[in-house]
Amino acid sequence: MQHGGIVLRCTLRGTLKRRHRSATGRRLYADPVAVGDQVIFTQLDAEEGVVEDILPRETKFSRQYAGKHGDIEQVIVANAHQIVAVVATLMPPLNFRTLDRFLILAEAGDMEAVICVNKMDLVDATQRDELTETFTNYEKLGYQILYTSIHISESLDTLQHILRDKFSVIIGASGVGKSSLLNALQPDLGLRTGEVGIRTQKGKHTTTLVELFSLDFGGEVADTPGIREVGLWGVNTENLEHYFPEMEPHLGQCKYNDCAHVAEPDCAIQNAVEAGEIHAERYRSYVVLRTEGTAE
Ligand SMILES: Nc1nc2c(ncn2[C@@H]2O[C@H](COP(=O)(O)OP(=O)(O)OP(=O)(O)O)[C@@H](O)[C@H]2O)c(=O)[nH]1
Ligand SMILES: [Mg+2]
Ligand SMILES: [Zn+2]
Repeated sequence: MQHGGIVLRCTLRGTLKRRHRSATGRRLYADPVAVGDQVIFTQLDAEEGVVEDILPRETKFSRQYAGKHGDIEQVIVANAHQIVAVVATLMPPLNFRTLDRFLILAEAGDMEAVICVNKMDLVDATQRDELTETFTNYEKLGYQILYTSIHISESLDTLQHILRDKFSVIIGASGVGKSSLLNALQPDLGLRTGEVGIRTQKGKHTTTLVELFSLDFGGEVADTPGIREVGLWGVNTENLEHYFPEMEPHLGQCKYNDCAHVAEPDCAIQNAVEAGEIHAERYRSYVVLRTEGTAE
């Protein structure tokens, strides 16, 4: 736990641990405290203390976590203002399903989301145009898109601007360059980074813990490990359409009141996809999440 400039090693008061269990003793959270939590504590000596209570969280970025006795909530970061969802142009290949999961989780946790398309140095001009074209769809939904490369320093200016004086969480698959981007903005962070396998096109899960850093130019940022399985937490998949802003204007116009917008006849959402009013890739994310729940 950090207090001013002091870092204390803390244990949790027993009452606090018990409060995070159900009446039957089942764990409700992967961990009662999360990075970013504000706590009430008692200092025991120069190095140690006890966390007495956790203050209510203003926002949270959570995922569903497979506990021993069923799914529980894992709060990855509490109280952040925004998430920066990082994808790479290549190495690893761009995955819109994962991106959409992150955007839904940000929405569910009351956080702003910015999309950062990294490794722009790996694509040529034609591919760059195709990418910007693809992402205009997200821009229309109100998301700001940043195009970055750790090898093009001007490309990092906007990222710095976005992070300044805010508390942000950097998320994205392993190997997209989350830690590298932070190192590029602030070299003394010295975060460990890892190569992406040429054959596997996968990152090596170099960052293993969620860690919080203060930025010299103002603000705080949490670097996170590339999450392999982003199970949706706090999202009722029956109401999944409410997490897709582009579906909102078409809701309530389907033949069936309880339409899942997957295979039903006379469905306003499916019609809007065919008419090009809802992007086909986004609709595919919807169908995957709606029909398979949290698994992909
Ligand atoms: N060409 C290119 N490579 C990059 C860029 N950003 C990062 N990399 C490389 O991508 C690899 C993975 O970078 P990391 O920063 O470790 O990725 P990460 O997202 O933190 O990965 P995890 O910690 O495993 O989740 C490293 O070899 C980086 O040098 C970029 O803009 N362009
Ligand atoms: Mg990392
Ligand atoms: Zn429908």
